[in-house]
Amino acid sequence: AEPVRLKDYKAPDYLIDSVDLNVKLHPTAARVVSRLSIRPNPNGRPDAALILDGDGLIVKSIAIDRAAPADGVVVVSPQQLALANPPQRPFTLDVETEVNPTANSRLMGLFRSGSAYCTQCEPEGFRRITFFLDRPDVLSVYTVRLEASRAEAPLLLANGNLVEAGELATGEDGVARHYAVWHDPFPKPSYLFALVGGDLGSIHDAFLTRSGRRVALGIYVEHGKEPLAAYAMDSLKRAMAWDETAFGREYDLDVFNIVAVSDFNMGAMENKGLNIFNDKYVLASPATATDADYAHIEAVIAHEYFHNWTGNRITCRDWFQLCLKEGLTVFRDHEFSSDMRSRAVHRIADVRALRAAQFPEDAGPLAHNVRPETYYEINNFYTATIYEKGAEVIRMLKVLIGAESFSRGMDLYFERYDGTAATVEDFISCFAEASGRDLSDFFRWYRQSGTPLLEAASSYDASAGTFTLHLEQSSKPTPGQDHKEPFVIPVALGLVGPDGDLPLKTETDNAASAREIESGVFVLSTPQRTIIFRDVESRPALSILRGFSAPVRLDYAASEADLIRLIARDSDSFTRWQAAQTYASRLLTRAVADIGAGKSPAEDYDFVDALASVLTESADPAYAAQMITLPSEADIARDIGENIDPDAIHAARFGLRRAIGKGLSSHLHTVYARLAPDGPYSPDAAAAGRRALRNAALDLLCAGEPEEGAALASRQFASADTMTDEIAALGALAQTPGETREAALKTFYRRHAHDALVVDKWFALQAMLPDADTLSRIKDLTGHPAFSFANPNRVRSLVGAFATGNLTRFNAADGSGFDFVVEIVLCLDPKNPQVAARLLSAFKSWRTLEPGRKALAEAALRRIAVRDVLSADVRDIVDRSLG
Ligand code: B3K
Ligand code: ZN
Repeated sequence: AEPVRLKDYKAPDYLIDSVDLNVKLHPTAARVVSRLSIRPNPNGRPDAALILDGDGLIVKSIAIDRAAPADGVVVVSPQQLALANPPQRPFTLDVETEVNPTANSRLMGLFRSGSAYCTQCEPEGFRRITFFLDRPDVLSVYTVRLEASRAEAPLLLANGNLVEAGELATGEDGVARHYAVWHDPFPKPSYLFALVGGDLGSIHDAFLTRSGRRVALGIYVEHGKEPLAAYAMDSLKRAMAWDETAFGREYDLDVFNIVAVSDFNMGAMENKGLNIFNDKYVLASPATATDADYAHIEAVIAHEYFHNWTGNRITCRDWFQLCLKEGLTVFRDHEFSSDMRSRAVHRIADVRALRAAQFPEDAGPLAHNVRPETYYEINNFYTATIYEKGAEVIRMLKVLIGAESFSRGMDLYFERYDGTAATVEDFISCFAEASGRDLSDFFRWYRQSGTPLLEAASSYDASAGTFTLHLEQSSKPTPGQDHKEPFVIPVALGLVGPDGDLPLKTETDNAASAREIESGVFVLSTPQRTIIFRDVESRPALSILRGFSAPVRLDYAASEADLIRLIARDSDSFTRWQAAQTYASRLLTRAVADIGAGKSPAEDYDFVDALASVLTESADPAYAAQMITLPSEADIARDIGENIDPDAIHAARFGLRRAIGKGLSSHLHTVYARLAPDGPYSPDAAAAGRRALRNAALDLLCAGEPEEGAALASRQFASADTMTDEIAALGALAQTPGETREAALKTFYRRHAHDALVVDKWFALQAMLPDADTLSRIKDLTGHPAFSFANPNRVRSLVGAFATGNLTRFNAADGSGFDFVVEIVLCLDPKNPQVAARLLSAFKSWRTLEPGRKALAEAALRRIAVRDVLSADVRDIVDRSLG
């Protein structure tokens, strides 16, 4: 197959001004009558053929301008409807098709979740409902009439506002039917279409926009789960208010509905006025959702809501521009969460996530640009690079041009491109105009993949009182890109003396450059540059990449004494945390080498002492929890970079946790006792932070003093009244194989067997156990009554957690982990290729493994590659992974 290429983009030859759909819901034979008002695009090619996309559609009837077309005028197949010589004037095309929602296991198009009907159209699902120009630059006004059995689907929703609803005469089958008509006045691309039919419970509220319009809000969930949607509703109202003050964006329809379903390929979908959610991002109660779940719900509700402006009002010209809506909307939801919670802690969590998911993607065979230039399967481009790195690039842009210019650029973007399908160039041009700066070099962040390496070296001259900093950037080749131009990297930095930040004074005659450096943000846009700071009285500690000002890897050989000073004194909360991580990473890397050489790793008391002061001095528990949480095994693997032995990494990390747990025992006990739950539950960041620190302390205590730790964990497990504390206690107990662990796992299941989302946590926890028998446990669990390969959440909890969260067992030395995941991918692929392909992308770092494991991973991938029949999704991932 040939890839789709950005450079081949052509405007559509025809436009579709309006779409009238009449959908009769039926479990196995839903009927869709569509009437399209089509006209030639003045910017298209005259007399071009009109080819509408379809996917597996059964055609029942066709009419052009309400009349049956002559033979041969329309050529149809399940995948396409073609008019070789369409009228060169406005005309209507009526097509009736039939689809089977119950048989739709791909969960794209019209499908069922439980007994409810729902849709997912982004990116190319609308063609599985009816024939259409299923591309984001064709914007139409939709009117949707839904008809269904009143008993089966008393609720009928679609985009926009409700215009009419009523009963229908009972048919010959004796089924009482009803209908509803929805109209969405805002022209939109087909990927934003949605409908829902079913028997659901709901909660309702209202939001008054700043111009005084009342918006009716509804959240629809399974009957009985209504109270669990309260936090989602609260998050929605806060998101609506925030977008008005932070970005000046007001909601535009009379209703905003959210529907939660349990079978969903991703997190949620921003359909205009009718968001459809994975119920995991809607339902929460203290006893069933962790603090992390609450934070995710808040973020995802906000993210989908924010799409109303960044994605829906201004959409993408083509799928290469995906980051235009996704990177920007992630940037917006990060800002929202930072305002709702602790900005410092949030930044750390976002960077941890970026490094965990995006850095390995950018360093391996699946690396691609934030704005890709080719694709075989667009579904595989909903990646951490498009989303998270896309957001980082916008954050950098803001650092570079300043908050004011940034805000003017956003306003310009909304004003100029509202109602259009735009490009990344359109977006960036607004900031160039608002800031008066040339951003063409900055645009390389969109055109070049790979994480740049920023190397810093420094020297101090005591007699001259100067501190010299040399910065150098370099980028390794990535697939299809051997040579890179330098990136424009904003490097926020400071110099830290024994008592804190020093004023920055530079040695340069260039006033502009002096101002830039003294502002604390230095822009490296060339391969290398040197800065000399003057009036520096004693050797300072360099605090570099403050706030993680650019998505780069940093290599700077700070002395351990400097790291300790930064941990204690750095005014920037991010680099203060980073100093602790860097210190830990250094100890861990050394320990891995020692273990590899058959030696036992040396202990380091300075690091443990530094953490002790964090525990005694830190005023913010959430921040302290981040400080004492070591880099993950995957973080360590990335720092080492090649010839990875996951067992040595696991042993090294365990050893350091044990050393900290022992060394800080009394501090940890104090923290654990001091932060015991008191007063009523609150999901807010302060209360969550206390739980986070207490549970981080418990985790270390269990590593340092297994028996005492287990006793604390058992007590907590028995008495916990929040899921956060309950699952943390279970996780702590699960560190030690044996009867106590198995009994606790059984108890947990018994307590929560009726709640699929909580059972998912139980699956995931077991999937991530480092024990040798984990794989056989997982294989048994695939036969558990609560498990189903048809439900994406279940598959992700068990198999996904194993493949992405269990470094040692997925990469087991005998290849059994690889073989298992390959087997699951092959069995899922015919049913749900998107989920299968996502699972397969867990192999993205296979080339960094030591030779034995590497060979086994490659052999496993090749077993997929040689198959004749694979989905486009899995074919694309496997070929690129091996490429
Ligand atoms: N836009 C959707 C993602 C659609 C994914 C299709 N494979 C959710 C979001 O990013 O908000
Ligand atoms: Zn999104």
